[in-house]
Amino acid sequence: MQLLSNYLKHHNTDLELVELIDTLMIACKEIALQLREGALAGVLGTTEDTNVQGETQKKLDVISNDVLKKVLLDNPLVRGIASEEEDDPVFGNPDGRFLVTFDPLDGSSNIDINVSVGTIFSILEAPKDATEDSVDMFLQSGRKQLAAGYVLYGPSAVLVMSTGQGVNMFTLAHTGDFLLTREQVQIPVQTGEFAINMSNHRFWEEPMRNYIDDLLKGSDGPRGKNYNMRWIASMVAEVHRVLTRGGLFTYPWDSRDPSKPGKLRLMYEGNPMSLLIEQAGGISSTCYGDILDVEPDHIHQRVSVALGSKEEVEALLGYHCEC
Ligand code: P6P
Repeated sequence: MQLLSNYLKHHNTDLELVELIDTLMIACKEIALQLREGALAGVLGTTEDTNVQGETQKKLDVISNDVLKKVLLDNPLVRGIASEEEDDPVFGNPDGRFLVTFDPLDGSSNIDINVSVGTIFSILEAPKDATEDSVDMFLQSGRKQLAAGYVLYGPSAVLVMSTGQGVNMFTLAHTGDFLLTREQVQIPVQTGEFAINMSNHRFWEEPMRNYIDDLLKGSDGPRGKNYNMRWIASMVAEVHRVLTRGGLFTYPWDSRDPSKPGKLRLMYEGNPMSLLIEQAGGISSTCYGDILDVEPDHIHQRVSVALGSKEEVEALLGYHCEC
């Protein structure tokens, strides 16, 4: 089995990018250890604080964020980081080459019930002409990502990532090494499985309601087959299922807060996951265009997400187009 860094080097990955990914994995291994300890380490439960998203922070949200922030900013390759748990970006070496955005512990509402969570990351090039620390340098579309991925802390810890040359999976061994366990992942173009939070049905746009209602009609409906449904409330676990066996995952816009385009965050959830999905032959859309084409204007900007098996996402988009 090939080691992560050997695999990346063998496939001509930029050596500084390899070093940065290795650094990221040092942090993720520490997070995996803290999660494994759970109640034994007194790290479950919530803090008294809320983050910029207005969400109550779990102890492990803060721990994971601090581990990633310290490990990354100690590396001179890192110009700056932006985190779901930080109001503003934090800057490191002014001559650093890379920007890293991350959701340190996605799905953390699942921690206390011992269900899978994950770290999502996205790597961008710092603009060479940037003379001062500014959030603007992060505001690049998802097409500009040099690399993106996640570490899913499940029954096993699995790194799934892409540098633009396909999607590969690496499993954390007891030795502390990430070993290649699946290469050039391709999502099945058809599926019989969808994931959405059905409790929001009455708040969706009509096209989304019509599409989901047609899925529920099964073989008697226009989709002509029966579907199964999943909802884990952890995007990393949902996307991992889609990459592994196909499916459709969507968290669409809803009218509970019409000013927000969606619940999920573009820079450290939508964009990294969309790179993986597209690299694996799927589609990742706002329902009206590719997520990777969205031009960000805020570091914590939200986005509507519908991603997964190509033919199923195309069917969903058919309900949304004016055609
Ligand atoms: P809901 C987790 O908080 C998250 O950001 C995603 O990981 C997940 O898919 C979604 O929100 C769950 O949202 O409304 O079902 O709790």
